Amino acid sequence: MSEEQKLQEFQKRIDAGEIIEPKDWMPEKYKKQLVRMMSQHAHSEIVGMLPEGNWITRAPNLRRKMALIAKVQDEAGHGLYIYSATESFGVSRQELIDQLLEGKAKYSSIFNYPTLTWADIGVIGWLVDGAAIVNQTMLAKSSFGPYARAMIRICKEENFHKKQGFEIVATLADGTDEQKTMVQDAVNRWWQPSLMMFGPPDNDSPNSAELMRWKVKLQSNDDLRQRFVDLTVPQAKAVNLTLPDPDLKFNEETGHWDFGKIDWDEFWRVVKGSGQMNKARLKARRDAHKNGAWVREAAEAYAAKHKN
Ligand code: FAQ
Repeated sequence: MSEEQKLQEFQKRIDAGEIIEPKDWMPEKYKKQLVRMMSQHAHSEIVGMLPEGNWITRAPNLRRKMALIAKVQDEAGHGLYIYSATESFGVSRQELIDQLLEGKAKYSSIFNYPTLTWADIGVIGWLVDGAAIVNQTMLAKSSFGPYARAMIRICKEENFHKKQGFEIVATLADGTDEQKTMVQDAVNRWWQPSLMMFGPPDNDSPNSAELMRWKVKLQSNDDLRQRFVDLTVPQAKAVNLTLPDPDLKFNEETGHWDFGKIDWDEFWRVVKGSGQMNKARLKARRDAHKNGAWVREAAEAYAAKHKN
């Protein structure tokens, strides 16, 4: 079969809704796109532990501390599932981690913002995990089997994360004036960055057309962003919080919530490394890697000793 015929057969399988497994024939570009996307996703889960990890020692009580430790640990697990799914292409986790530590890899823009107060932890669970669920529920139906299967389990855990975050938000929103002010301030700071998580607008998204043709992505960045806004507006109303957007308005014709302009200049600044926390995040990952060298050496020595 010629390359062209193989490509046509592959597209037929995709169009018929078949799931692609690692040993199946696939175009090099399909593999390349998935390695790009999955490695960025895995890195996001690992770097995503840092903003919340920042509050573990300062959680307001034991119950909150236990839930937060479990959540941060879950994010590490998500990173590992996705690195493993990427290994099914023969790309090692080490290679991907090296790219992250060398500053050559992308991870989600959202994790380059600081967590200034305890309310940020609630708002991350509500908005950031909420946005991740909208995106990942789609990816659970993606055409590449190992990624889709990782997403099913991850989404179950993210749902728990979202609920614990919303509960923190609801508690603060029903608390003292100081607590209400604190949680509203956190919503004001995290709203736009959460919308940016879905990626650039469709007309400025170079990868979308190919990813959608191959059913890696089943919905566009803008469609998912709209779904997130539609789901979140009633949740904000339920806890008497205001989403910081004067243009937010229900559109009777479309049945969706219209929203104001997103600051895409800021998005690209953050993606290119000039966000508030980019340098600190990379430093934290590099330090962790360096400080963990003895664990890797011990594991290797143990494995060598027990080889037979
Ligand atoms: N940040 O052509 P497109 C989580 C890049 S959830 C940074 O539209 P695509 C859970 C993009 O890579 C967060 N870069 O790209 C959690 C591309 O650059 P490249 C992670 C971004 O792939 C919660 C360029 O812009 N989730 O971690 C971003 O079609 C709480 C052009 O963009 C995922 O990664 C961004 N926001 O669509 C953890 C989900 N957006 O590579 C801890 C999987 C775009 O060409 C605590 N990924 N870029 O140089 C996806 O669904 C997609 O890759 C998108 C981007 C939607 C992110």
